[in-house]
Amino acid sequence: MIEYWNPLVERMPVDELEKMQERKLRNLVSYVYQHSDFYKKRFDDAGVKPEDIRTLNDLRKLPFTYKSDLRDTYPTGMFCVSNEQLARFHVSSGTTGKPTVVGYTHNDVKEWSISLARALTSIGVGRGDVIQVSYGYGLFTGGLGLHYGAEEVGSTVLPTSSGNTEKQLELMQDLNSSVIACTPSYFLFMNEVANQAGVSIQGDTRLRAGIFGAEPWSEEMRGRIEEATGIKAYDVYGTSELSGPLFTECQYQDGIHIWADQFLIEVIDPETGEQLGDGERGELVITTLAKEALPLVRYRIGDITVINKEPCRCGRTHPRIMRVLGRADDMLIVRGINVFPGQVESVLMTIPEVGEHFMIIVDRVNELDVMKVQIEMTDEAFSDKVNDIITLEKKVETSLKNVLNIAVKVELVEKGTIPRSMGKAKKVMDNRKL
Ligand code: DLL
Repeated sequence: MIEYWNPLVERMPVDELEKMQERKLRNLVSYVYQHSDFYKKRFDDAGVKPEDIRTLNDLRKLPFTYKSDLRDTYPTGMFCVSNEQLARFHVSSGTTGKPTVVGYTHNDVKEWSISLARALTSIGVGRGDVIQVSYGYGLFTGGLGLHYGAEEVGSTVLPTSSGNTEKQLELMQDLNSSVIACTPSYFLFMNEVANQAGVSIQGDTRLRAGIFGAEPWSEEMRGRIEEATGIKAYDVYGTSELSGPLFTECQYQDGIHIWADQFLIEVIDPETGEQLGDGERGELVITTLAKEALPLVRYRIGDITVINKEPCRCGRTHPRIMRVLGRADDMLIVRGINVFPGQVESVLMTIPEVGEHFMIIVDRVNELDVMKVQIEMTDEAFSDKVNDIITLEKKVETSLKNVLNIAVKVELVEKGTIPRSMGKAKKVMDNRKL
């Protein structure tokens, strides 16, 4: 049986859902125009008035909002409410310049929890589950986000946060965690630590599902995780600017449902800014329809994905986004060819001898880009014979070349050489930017 958190909303006919979105969009544009000097100026500069926005088709008349706008108005210049109305801040560190501050009213925190409650229900997680939340708690949105969502559906939360892996594994066994929420990288590390200690996730714990996200990961990696640990691995997506983790796949594991009564999604051509059709790959743009403290109009997240509006077998009518390839600025351009780290992962994970940890290193040698991938072998495939190593390196090089269309140097490294991550893994070292 398929369970819903809010069947009326989750199965609402698409035309009704779109009418609701139109109404909420009209409210949003007047709200931000009245409450945010930033948006008033942005709309005035673009020559748009709130009354110009009547239907979803008018969306394209609205100017975009960028991550840089949040930085430029640091810390709270884009907020639509006064500080006394805020229930919480989260802060995303960012790699360059000032961090981004996001704020929530009590209602925003509630809407965030509802979004996750629907998502958790859609993967069959609820009362009776012990959810071990191993995303970081604190300024990062992962820990507290999943925590509130898990409480909303009536699960028991084990708030381990990230790190202290041996202890995590002990508690997982002693308190019967049935669900884990962390980055896929951290779960791989946890499994490795478990194996070293002679603990099998499949045999010695009650874990049955993982809620993995906050970083790109591939379908092939899902296969590896599910096979190695016997759990179901679900993709969870969100960004701090939109609140934090918000959406997951449903039990059919075929795209992430975006709650259309709360968020309006578009995919655009990153170069021209033009809207693309369903099924076309481009940059995700999201407009928030229910946020009070920090509503965002046509926010360019930068993630590359595809929208799928086909009906889903689960009966939910809300659109899906297909596996997120990462941000446009995660894309490497090597000798003029675009490469997403996720594509490299997809290829590597189809080769049984290759382990789950890898590092992409890009250098410029004599004015030419050179891409190298360091990989570790699986324990089963491990060999210290030079010939075996060279054969495997060549095999991986050929597979990568076939898919990426560029020559890649593959280097097998000793197990444990690639840094393990307890949060978002760093899988690329681009020395050209140094
Ligand atoms: O990573 C929120 C989150 C926490 C999502 C826990 C899921 C689980 P930020 O730190 O602002 O927020 O980073 C957001 O991470 O724009 C994507 O580039 C990437 N990302 C998040 N989830 C996925 C995913 C959190 N499932 C940025 N697949 C986003 C691919 C993801 N990329």
